[in-house]
Amino acid sequence: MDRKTLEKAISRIISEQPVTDLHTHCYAPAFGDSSDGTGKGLLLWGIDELVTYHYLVAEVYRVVPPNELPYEKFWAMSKQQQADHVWYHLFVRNTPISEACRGVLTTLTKLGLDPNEKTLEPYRKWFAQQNASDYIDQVMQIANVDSITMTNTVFDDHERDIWLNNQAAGSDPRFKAVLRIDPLLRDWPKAVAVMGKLGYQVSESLNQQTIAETKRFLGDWIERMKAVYVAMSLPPPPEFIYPNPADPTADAFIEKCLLPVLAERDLPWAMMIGSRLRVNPALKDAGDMLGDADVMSVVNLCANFPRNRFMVTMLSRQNQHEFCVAARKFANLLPFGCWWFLNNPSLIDEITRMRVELLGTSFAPQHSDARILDQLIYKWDHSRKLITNVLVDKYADVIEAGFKLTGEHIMRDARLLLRDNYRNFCKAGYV
Ligand code: FIX
Ligand code: ZN
Repeated sequence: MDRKTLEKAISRIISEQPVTDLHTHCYAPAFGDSSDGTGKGLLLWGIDELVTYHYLVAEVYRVVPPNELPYEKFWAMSKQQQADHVWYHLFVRNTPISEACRGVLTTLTKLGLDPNEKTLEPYRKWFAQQNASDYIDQVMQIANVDSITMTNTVFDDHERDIWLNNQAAGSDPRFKAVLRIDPLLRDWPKAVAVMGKLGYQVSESLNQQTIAETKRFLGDWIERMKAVYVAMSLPPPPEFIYPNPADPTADAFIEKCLLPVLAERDLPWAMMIGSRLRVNPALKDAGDMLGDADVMSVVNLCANFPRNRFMVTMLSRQNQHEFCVAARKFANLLPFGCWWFLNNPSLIDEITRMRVELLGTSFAPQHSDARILDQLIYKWDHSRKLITNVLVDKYADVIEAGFKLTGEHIMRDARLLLRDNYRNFCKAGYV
């Protein structure tokens, strides 16, 4: 097979393979949406949300610094005023060449809109004619996403109320739920207070009763959400290491509560490691940073808890090689995604190449982390192209080594990489 034919075959197969998006911040319409006028809808979509994505807020503050536009003034603007500010300064006054800007261009183009408008009005007119649920179908079809995995933050009062009061919360077949529990390791006192408010007999000391009640809390919410996995975003050391002699409560929570509940229910723990939150609090969600994770903490967990499965992504480029080698040692470790600040072409290419060379096809190369529904379109368009580029080179190498590659091989690998490695690792949630 000559290289041109190979490239065409791989590109077609990768674009035609539906992807199961294993980590997003998108929500089903039952959680309310940004067009419903309440200002509390959790499903964000449309041009004003797309253009005020926190990545773009960070970038607009690089060209209009806070001494020109104080943060509090920006946050006091309406969503539309914020979007107009971002559009003018990042897409008109400057060239929209960053990955987050390019993403908006790709999304608009794939929706059949001209991304060269000088104002957002033409886009607002178009989006005003869409409705949330139909638009979800349209976006999933363009992005070729067969299932959207949510991030369901049980410690967020507003979202928890929706789960407790709206039967429809978990019923949209296009979405799967994930129990997200960061405070249980990042802010134990807050987690204890919330569990206590919900009627669980817990205290800050992890005694037998608190262990039992925390396990009951986890079980109840896994059940209520039909969660396909349980997730946490974790800080770099010294805050998160395992074991952590400086924080016996954290170790006890992991060993006596979380991992036993997950093993009983045969669900993975998704650990997203390296997020250093709010280094610039005035930027809100745009104010987070990264730090190197401790890979040996993941090794210790995989080795000490062979009955558990760990889906892991690390935020620092520095961790990626050691992390890949760790995955070679433990079948209960599934590396996934090029997370957040790694979700850029140069790093996706480098990391995906490294993973294929060390892990073959036994990993999940990407998730979108989409916060705004429309982003599924660009995040998957860009990533499919990058995964294709890596596979073209790697398949060309094995052909040169004598392997008789066929279209069936490529289709099997595409299915594993974009869908089945993740679904098979979750098991129960995708039978
Ligand atoms: O912790 C997470 O799930 C992160 O992905 C988010 O907090 C982050 O803001 C994000 O959306 C990155 O892409
Ligand atoms: Zn995320």
